[in-house]
Amino acid sequence: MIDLRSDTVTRPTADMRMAMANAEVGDDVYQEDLTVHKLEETAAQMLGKEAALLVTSGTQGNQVAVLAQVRAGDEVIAEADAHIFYYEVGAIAALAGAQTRTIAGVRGQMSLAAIGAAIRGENIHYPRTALICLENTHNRAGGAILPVAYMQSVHELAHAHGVPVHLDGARLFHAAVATGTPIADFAAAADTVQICLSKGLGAPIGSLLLGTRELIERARKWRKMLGGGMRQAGVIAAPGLIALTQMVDRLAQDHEKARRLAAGLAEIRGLTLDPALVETNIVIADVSGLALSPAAFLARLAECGVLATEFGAGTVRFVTHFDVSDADVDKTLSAVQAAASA
Ligand code: TLP
Repeated sequence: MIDLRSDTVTRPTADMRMAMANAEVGDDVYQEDLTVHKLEETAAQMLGKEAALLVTSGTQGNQVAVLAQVRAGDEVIAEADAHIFYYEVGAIAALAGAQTRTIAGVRGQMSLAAIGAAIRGENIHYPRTALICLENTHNRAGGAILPVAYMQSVHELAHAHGVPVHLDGARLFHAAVATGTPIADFAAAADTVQICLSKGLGAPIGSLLLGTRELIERARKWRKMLGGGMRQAGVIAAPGLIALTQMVDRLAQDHEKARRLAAGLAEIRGLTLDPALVETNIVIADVSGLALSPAAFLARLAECGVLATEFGAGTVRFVTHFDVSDADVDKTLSAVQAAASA
């Protein structure tokens, strides 16, 4: 099977498994796991932040960031398709007790005017605007990159109103590699950043939340409350270190495969997409021009040996990663052709 459902499906490399077996470990709730310390310090240095915290998942990293900065009754601003709002099981409401004010973006970017208008002023009736969330790359916008300049403008606007910015950087390395921009430049335009080790970088588990030392210590308490205080977590941190130090540059290959896949898919009758909009490793195609439903199309595609996911009204998503070879891209195009015309 060629599995293009997500870049989360990669299995740890042989080096990662070796590193897990040999990792120096301690009890991380007592902050005695030296491999976790090394991972957190490495990430903090790469992103130019004071401190980092290993968390179990991207969702936990995002939600701990919310919990550390938002109180019940506050308002959080997020793009309408942002993962933190769309795909996290209502956690902002359920855990932080806050409401989310969504703004529809273009390619993942909320306009500055709309953000400015959404930030609450002083009024007895209003909730407090406590946090503005950005996502880079933006998953549901097809892996679109938010340029550093855009992020800086949002950050300046937010700070002028005393509101912090959280960046869901589950795929921030993809943005950095695709643009040739240091990841720290993106991170500098946010107060807290969440990065994933398991999306495209090949680690089996784990994300990191980054920010000031004071913020990270508050986040540590929330992580404990959510059950994310792990013990000999060095076995997770060890492959995470390999992800950060050896797996970043090769993301360019995944972007190239996605571009080639997109160009091929655009030629297939019944599929609509603009390959010029594919900036990283996510390809979203509109399949409403096919005679069959997206679910039926995906079922046929699976029979032809390729897995992809339904991604909202009439669309399917393909994600490239290191377990997908150049030859697999060709095989995928043949399979899609066959499934679309069957
Ligand atoms: N995204 C997953 C699914 O949940 C949709 C995927 O396959 O793309 N932020 C962003 C931008 C994400 O894309 C994801 C995962 C997360 C956060 C959550 O990470 P996990 O799955 O580790 O909780």
